[in-house]
Amino acid sequence: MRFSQLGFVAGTLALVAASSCAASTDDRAGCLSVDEPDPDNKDDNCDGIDGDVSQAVFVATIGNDLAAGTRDAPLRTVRAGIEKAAQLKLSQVLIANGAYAESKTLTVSAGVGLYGGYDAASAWSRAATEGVASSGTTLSGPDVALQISGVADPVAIGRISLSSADGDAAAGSSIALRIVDSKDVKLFDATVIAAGRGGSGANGGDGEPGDDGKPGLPGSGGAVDNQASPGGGGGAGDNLSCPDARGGVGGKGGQSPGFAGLKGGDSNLGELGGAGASTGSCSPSSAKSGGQITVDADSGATGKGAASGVVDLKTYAFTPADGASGEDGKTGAGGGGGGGSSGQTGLACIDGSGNGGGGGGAGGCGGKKGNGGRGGGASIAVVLVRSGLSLAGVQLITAAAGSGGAGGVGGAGGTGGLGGNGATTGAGEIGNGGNGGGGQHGGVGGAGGGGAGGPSVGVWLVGSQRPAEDHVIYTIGPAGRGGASSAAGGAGADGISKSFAP
Ligand SMILES: [Ca+2]
Ligand SMILES: [Ca+2]
Ligand SMILES: [Ca+2]
Repeated sequence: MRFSQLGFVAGTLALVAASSCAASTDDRAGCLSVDEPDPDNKDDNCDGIDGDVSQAVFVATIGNDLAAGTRDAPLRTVRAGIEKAAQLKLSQVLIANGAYAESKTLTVSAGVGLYGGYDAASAWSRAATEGVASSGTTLSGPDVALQISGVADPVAIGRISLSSADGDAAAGSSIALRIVDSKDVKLFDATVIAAGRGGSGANGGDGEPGDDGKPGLPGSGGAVDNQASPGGGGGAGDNLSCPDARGGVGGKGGQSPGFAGLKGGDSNLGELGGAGASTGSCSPSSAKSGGQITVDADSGATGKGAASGVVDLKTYAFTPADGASGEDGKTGAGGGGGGGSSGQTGLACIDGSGNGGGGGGAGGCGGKKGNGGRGGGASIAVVLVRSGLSLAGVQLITAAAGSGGAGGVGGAGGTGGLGGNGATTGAGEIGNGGNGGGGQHGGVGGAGGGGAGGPSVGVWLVGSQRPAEDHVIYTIGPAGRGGASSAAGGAGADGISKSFAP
């Protein structure tokens, strides 16, 4: 890619190496004591290259990390070049054209310049860069490719194309260059800083459905001509997963009167069944059925969608923003037990004992919550933490950020168990037992919120001023989309796509 295709024309004048130093070996009056590699390839100190041979470590793809690091015996890796420069207190790492890949983050912790674009096979000369947007020296690293950390002295990167690997699939982020607590960092001279893609956040898991309540048991029959044999109340339905949903026990039949059924479980919402009343006239008196709540128990609250992730202030890694999980649905109330009938009593009949009421069904358990979706990872060219940075003739490129994961769907509420029937033995003489009430259905689990979409950002500023800029092109990728939610208001926010953030 050429700058001119992007409407950009480099404002530098290219000169052939060494040509700026017109002096012969007999006349060094025009020579300076220092020579930094520069856009014009000027050999300011007349030592034959753009750069300072006495201050330089040399790196080439034909090199060897066990070599001396000189022009004739270059090192192989940029890492070895940086380490050797620090060890020998040299200020320049001169890197020949070619592709250099590092599997671990490269770290610069002392003042040094990394300069690419050299032709090792041609006496370490450099080609003109006028109108050229990138270097023949490419340096690729992991998801944080290069870190400059705690350096008070100047650090320079010139004519290098640096790129970081894509963030991993699990919402990983890609940061090409991270600068922390370093006062004076300069990127210049057809340098390209390119971040890879941010990984997408995983969807939140769906909630499990609530367990169904068991039915109440039927009441036992009474005796039409025997006062001493009342029918027992039916047992309550239960729900082992949510004991509060237990139904009420049915009431026992009586001689005069019967017994009321019990309330359902600990929730005490299902009304008890009334006992059959005494009449004293040989006529039967049936009991009332237990209560049942016919609307479902309350649903769990929806988890909130995530707003946006941030660069963590301790680790300087990007932390995706995850959606909140929903809440479990509420437990259904147990049905009330049916009442026992009154039996039979009177002067003109043989007394009997009443029928038992049916047990209440257990309520359904609430559906389990849906979990929040994970936030998407970021694509950031430069994270700048409490540092000073200048950019001249630089392209910052970011890729697509990761999308947020969808929130999980809440589980369905469990079905309430049916009430047991009251006994009807000899009902013309001793009355019906009341039926048990059915259990209430459990509430639906709350949906999880969606994760936030990741950001695609040129320079993420943390306690830093915006960099000084001269001929800088930002090519910023698309932001990640926020994760969806099955409930209104639960979607995660879309990420941002900006040259600067936050
Ligand atoms: Ca120079
Ligand atoms: Ca020189
Ligand atoms: Ca009788």
